[in-house]
Amino acid sequence: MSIVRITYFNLQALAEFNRLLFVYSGHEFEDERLEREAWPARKPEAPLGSLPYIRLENGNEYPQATSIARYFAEKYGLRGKTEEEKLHADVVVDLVRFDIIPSLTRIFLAQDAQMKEILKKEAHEKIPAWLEKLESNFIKGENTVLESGASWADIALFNCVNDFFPAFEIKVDEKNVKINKVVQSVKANPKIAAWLEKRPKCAL
Ligand SMILES: N[C@@H](CCC(=O)N[C@@H](CS)C(=O)NCC(=O)O)C(=O)O
Repeated sequence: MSIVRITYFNLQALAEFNRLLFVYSGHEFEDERLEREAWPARKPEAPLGSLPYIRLENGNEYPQATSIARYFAEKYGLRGKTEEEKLHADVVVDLVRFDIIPSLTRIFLAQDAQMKEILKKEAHEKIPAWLEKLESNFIKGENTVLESGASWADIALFNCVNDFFPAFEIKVDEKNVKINKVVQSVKANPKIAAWLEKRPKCAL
């Protein structure tokens, strides 16, 4: 039986959430990074023709970064202790993965300079408003999203603030004390700190 393999470009972008979850949980994984030129030859064999995708220990392959993360969060006891906590953590993960991050990747992908400026302005207005709501309504632990302790929502939030925000010149306001505590707490985790030191350096 082989170890789990995550295949993506040599970027943090969509797959770093998965890598961080493996690292945080101490789950050994193969970090396969494809160069752009190698992708066309691999694309036909990818389960949805996109990256990232995972090959499980049994050889089965699955795409969709957030679905993969949810599967492993469940396996590692990081989805929340009750059904309602799972809903709560999902709200935060979905906000990060399907609202905040796409508002940034749209800027990255826009071809035209004027469109980039419009999207940048929109993101710089929307993100602080989302973070303020997150701060007031969804951070329930001392330095975790959930009252019961660490969850995949902490990792999603850390990944967004640490890996996406700097590339788009977004800062978390100091008044978002609880969000900053969650981010600092993940960053201080010894396994995460070691990974941040050793992972390949990428622009995004
Ligand atoms: N919803 C998918 C999005 C996958 C996606 O858009 N992947 C891009 C890279 S970030 C890709 O595969 N691009 C190359 C291609 O489509 O051929 C996920 O979250 O995993």
